[in-house]
Amino acid sequence: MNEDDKSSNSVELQDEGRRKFFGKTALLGAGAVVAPMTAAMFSSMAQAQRNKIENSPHVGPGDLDEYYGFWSGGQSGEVRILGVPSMRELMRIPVFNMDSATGWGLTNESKRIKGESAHIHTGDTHHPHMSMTDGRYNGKYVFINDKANTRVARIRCDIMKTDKILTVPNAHAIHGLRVQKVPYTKYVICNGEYEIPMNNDGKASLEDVSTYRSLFNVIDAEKMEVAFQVMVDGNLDNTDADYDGKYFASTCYNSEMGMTLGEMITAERDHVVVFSLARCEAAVKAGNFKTYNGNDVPVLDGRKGSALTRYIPVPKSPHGLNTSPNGEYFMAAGKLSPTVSIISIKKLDDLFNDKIKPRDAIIAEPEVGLGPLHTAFDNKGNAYTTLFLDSQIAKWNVQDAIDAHNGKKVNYIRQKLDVHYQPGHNHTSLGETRDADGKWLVSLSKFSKDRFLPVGPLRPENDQLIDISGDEMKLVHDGPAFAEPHDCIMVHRSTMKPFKLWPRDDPFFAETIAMAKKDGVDVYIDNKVIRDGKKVRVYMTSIAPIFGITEFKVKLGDEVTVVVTNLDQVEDVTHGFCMTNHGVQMEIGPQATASITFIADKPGVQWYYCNWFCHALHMEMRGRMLVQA
Ligand code: CUK
Ligand code: CUA
Repeated sequence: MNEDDKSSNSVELQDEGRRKFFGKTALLGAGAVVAPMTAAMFSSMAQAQRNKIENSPHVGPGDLDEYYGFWSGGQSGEVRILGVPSMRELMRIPVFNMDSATGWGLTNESKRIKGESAHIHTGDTHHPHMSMTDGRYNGKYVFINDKANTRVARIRCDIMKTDKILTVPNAHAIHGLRVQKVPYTKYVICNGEYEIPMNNDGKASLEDVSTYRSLFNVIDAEKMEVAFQVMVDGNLDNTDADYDGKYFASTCYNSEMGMTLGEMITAERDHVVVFSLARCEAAVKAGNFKTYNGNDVPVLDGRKGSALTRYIPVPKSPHGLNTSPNGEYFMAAGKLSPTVSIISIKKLDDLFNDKIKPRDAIIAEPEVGLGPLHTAFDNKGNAYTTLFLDSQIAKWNVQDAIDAHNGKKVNYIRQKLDVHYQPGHNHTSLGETRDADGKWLVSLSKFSKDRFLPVGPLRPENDQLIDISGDEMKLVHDGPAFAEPHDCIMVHRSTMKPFKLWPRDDPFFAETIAMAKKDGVDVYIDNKVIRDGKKVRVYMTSIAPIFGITEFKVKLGDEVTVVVTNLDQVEDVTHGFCMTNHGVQMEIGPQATASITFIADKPGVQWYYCNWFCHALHMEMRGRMLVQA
């Protein structure tokens, strides 16, 4: 297949780099234009026609996907990149976990990024969301929560590596996470789900829960520091931002402040808590806050009755919170109630100025089915709500639901589609941005049961791809996924500009380069062993298929740091470094520097080798460390 076939086959090929990469083929393709049409060209044109009509999920071998999907990896603690619509897994980005292939959690660079929680190698990621400018993805960062260890991480989308990890103070179990959409992502917002005593210093009791609170957290996206926190009543669950840069909203269950399941579900109503950004920022500026637990993070009082928040009563235990892409509505999914509560964002100014009552902000509460958890949107005014108990997606029309609420006789339910089984989140292509395009819907089904070959008692989840471009939703693909993608986003590939080689001055390994400079080493040229008391630093280059140093000596008990710089300038030629029998290995991407530290605690000869297949002589890419007793 030549390049012309490819471009006729795709929606709007933006892969110029790819053309360069295959420069010769591209030239051949240009020549083929004057040649008579071949059968292959006809069939690819026919395919292009079909793509237009059917929104085909078929992405042929060698063809590229239209969307980058960023998937949470749940209890694996990672983030994954999938191509959509093929649903092919393209990459895994280790975040809170330890990763054997890349050395994440083992290399000095990743330990620096993990910071104070570098010793923790577990995580529970739920909500990946990309930074935005004016309500549109900007391709810069993806943020993700760690419910297990109360952290938030940032992934740089040029290198597709985690570059910041923040442990959020005062809060407990970061769950719902989204970004400020407008005017740009100045803040990442996230919910501390569980209530803990303020202060949580061991002096509180299990019986007196009067000081237990859950916190809404507002994080500076560039600095990755908490700007301020807002104390609320109840347990915050999911959250989202408006398209005006004014309000954030979170679902909030357990308004009873119960500590047991029975106590948590007695009240008929819980809340959506709405936060006024301007009022919160003004309160911080005016010094109207307290601090807790010995840190200086401003904690604002947003409990019931506060000027900073409004509590809108909704049926009990609401879960998902989603902003419609036209900027008009916050939608709270009922979970224990078969309804979705539609909050008019336009009415929030009046609500904050006490001109209307909280329930007046709700302009409809359509019944959509049993166990509604999350809602996604197309560009035609339809909403798609996952029904956990019914194992279905309900497609419903928002305006019809509002009209029905106002007494008009219309059926707002457009279709219910079976999914397999028990969906949690769903997400539409670009559906959390102004660019919602109504092409694809992914249902992140929690159980796969009989959909795949049985693989023992533990089964994969099932991420199902649904074509929503026509009047009817059509299930087109089953995608087995390992533990447990709670949520995903789909970003058009034209937004993404990932690097092909590492920039030599990348901040990711700047500290390692600075250490080398102190040792008088230019990592791009020198191969040197530096002894510094019981510490030994081994600087070596790598260029396929050879390390710059193929033998060095240390003494038993030395702390050895190996710094490898990959001088290859060829795309995709990654080297590795593994010191056999020492539990250390890592990846060194083209033009990158990476380092890893271990104790030479075994006397004798130890081979190190390149563990990323890089060359016909890759097996020979190795060297010896002699540990002298
Ligand atoms: S939560 Cu998992 S299904 Cu963590 Cu977004 Cu709703
Ligand atoms: Cu270098 Cu394999």
